Amino acid sequence: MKTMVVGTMLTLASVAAGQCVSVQQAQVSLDRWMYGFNSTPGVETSASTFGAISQAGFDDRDAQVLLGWNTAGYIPDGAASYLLRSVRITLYTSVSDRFFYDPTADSVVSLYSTSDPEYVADADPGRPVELYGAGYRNGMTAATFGETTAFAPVPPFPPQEGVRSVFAAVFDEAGNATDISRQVRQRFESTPMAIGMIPGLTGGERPNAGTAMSFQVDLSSATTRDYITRGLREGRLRFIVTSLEPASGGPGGGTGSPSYPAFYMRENLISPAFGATLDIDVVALPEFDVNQDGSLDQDDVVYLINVVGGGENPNGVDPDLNFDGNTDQDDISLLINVIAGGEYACP
Ligand SMILES: [Ca+2]
Ligand SMILES: [Ca+2]
Ligand SMILES: [Ca+2]
Ligand SMILES: [Ca+2]
Repeated sequence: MKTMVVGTMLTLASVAAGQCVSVQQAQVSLDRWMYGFNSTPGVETSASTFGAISQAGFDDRDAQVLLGWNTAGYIPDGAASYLLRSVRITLYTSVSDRFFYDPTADSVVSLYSTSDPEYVADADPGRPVELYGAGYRNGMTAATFGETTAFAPVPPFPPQEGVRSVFAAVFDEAGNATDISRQVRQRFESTPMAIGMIPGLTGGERPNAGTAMSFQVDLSSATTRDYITRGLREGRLRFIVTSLEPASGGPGGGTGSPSYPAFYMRENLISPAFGATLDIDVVALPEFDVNQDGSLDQDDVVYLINVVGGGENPNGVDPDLNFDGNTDQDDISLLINVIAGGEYACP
C-alpha cells in the first residue's frame, strides 16, 4: 500500500532568478483508456494497455492510456523556459499475477513474424510498459481533447488503423509528432521517455494489484525536455502509457488468458489512493532580456523601471519576472540581482 497524500503538496520559493517548484504526488487531472471499443470512455475505473501486433484494422499499440495534468495551478505557465530537474509519473496496477514485469527495452524486431528474416526472439519475459508524449490528429490538440472526447471521428466498426485522435508519439526538434502506434508493421524503433519500473520486483515476476509502477522521465533528451516545456507553458502536461504486450495468446493476439498490464484510473472507488500521480521539480524562468536586444544589462533595468512606472512595453515581454501576479519593485530587484550574476538556488 502506498502512503496516501490527498491533494497536492506544494513547496514554493521565490529565489534569485526563477521560481522553484517542487510538487509531490499531484493527482492526475484526466485519465483515459484510448481503446477504440471502450464503452465508457474517460470514466473507466481501470485501463489496460496491449498490442494487436500487425493485425490489419488495428494499431500495433491497440490499447493506450492517456494521462494529463493541468499544471497552471501550481507551476507558472507561460514561462520563457523551464529548468527541469526531475519528472516522475506513478501508476498503480489493477490486476494480480497477470503480466510479466519487463524493466528493459525490447527491440521492435522481436515482434516481427517469426518467419521474418529480421526477427530476433525477445530476450526476456513480457514487454516493457513505456511512457511517451501525446500526439494529436483530426484537428485535436491537448486543449480540445478532453477525458471523454471521442476516440476518433469515425465509427469503431469496421475497425481502422491510424485514426485515433491522440496517440503515443516521438517528436523531432521542431516539435512535430510521429505516431508510433503502428511501428511494428512500419518497422521502426522508438525510444520512450521512460520505462515503468517496480522497485523490489525482478524482471519476469508478476506484480500484485496495487503495486506502484514509476516512470522516471529521461531528461537527457532535448526533444523530451522541449515536449515537457511546451506542456508547462500551456499548463497541460500530457503523456501516453503503452505496452506492446499482445492482447492474449501468441504473436498478434489470439486465444489464451490475458497477460497484459492494467492500471487503476482516477474514477476507481479507491482513488485517489491508487490514481496516477506526478512528481515534478522544476525552475520556471522568465525572459530577463525585457528589451529584447539580445543582451542582459542595465538597459533592461531602465526598460523595466519604465514599464513598472506605467510606461509602454513595446516588446511585449511579461514584466512579472517573479510570477507573483504584480509588476512592481520586486521584479526590478530580481532583474538587478540577475544582472549582477545572481543564480537560482532551490531549497
Ligand atoms: Ca478517467
Ligand atoms: Ca521482453
Ligand atoms: Ca536586453
Ligand atoms: Ca512580480
